[in-house]
Amino acid sequence: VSRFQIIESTLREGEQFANAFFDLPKKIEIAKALDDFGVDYIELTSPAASEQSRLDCEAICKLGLKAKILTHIRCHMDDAKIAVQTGVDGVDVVIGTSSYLMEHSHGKDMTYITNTAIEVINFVKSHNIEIRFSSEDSFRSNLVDLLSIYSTVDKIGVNRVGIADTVGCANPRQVYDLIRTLRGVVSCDIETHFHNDTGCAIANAYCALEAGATHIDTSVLGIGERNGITPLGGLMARMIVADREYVMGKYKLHKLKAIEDLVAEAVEVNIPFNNYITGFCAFTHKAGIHAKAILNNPSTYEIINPADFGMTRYVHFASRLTGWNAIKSRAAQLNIEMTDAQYKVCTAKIKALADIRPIAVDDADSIISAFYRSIKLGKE
Ligand code: HCA
Ligand code: CU
Repeated sequence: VSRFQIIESTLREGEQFANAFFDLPKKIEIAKALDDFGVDYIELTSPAASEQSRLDCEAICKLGLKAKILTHIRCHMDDAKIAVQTGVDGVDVVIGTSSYLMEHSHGKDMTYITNTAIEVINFVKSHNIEIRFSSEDSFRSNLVDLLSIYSTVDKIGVNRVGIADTVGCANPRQVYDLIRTLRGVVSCDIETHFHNDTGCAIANAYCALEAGATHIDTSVLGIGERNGITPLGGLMARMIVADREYVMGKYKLHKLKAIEDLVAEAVEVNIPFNNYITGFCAFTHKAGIHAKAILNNPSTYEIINPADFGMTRYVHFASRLTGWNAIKSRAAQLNIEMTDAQYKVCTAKIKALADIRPIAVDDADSIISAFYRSIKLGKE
């Protein structure tokens, strides 16, 4: 699982998030930030969605970013004709193949879908830009149908086929099995797209890569339809543990926080407290046992080095769970030095107060300072 590419869909899937409204200046700001971060592709809303969506797509194509620009369309010639005129580097085509969508959404059968796919793919290819063909709701589609259409489009020569867990129903093992099977059928790249309804979006992306997928769709903070898709930051967390050198070499990880802040502000949400990497407590260590070990060697209780992302760890000391090593470390920050025996007595005082009520950093600091003054007075 070392090589993988990111198709960053904040400006497509992310625009489908309940709170999202991006005007062109905001889209440009986000696109530039993602480009600077180093994502491989930036996917944009279909130019067929609205007049302004088309203008925005054209404007972003003209920015001259390093990332390739994609737009995302229905498998339909009307959309394809508009898409190839925008200046994009590639088109992501999608059509629903599950019985749910065939019956209740577009009402087309597999023969019709296959014929339309062939027409759209050949048309996009004739414009010398990349083409990806994907099925929507892949995990509730008939496997024989899926493999047959993917094999057909692979022979025509698409750049990628896509698997999408549109409803977030798939689990990691199902993902592994489907991608592994598909890997044996097509020779092109395999893109994957995972919704997070049951909390599997990152694990599914990882399993897809293990099984031979090459591209992962993400959005900043995971924003998208319903509760969204694989988050960019969470995927980085997963992948840096798998292959630090590749991830560090390819992406400017210290820019992650700023991109998340930018998008969070644009869609008016807070960064979740427990967010991967950037959540306020993502690198906070609290229990005395943890604090002691972390102060000795951070690898004891940290699988990710916060510094890789420009973040810092925090040893929590103002609580009933604290220990004297954490208090000693805090005292050092306050330029206070005592004996180990004295730190232990001081720590007992802090824990006693914290057993009665929640205490703030100031409370713990006051106890440390007061205790230090009293022992100095006692000595003098
Ligand atoms: C949707 C479409 C999609 C497409 C994914 C893809 C999905 O909004 O329903 O093109 O791979 O989740 O199926 O986002
Ligand atoms: Cu989606």
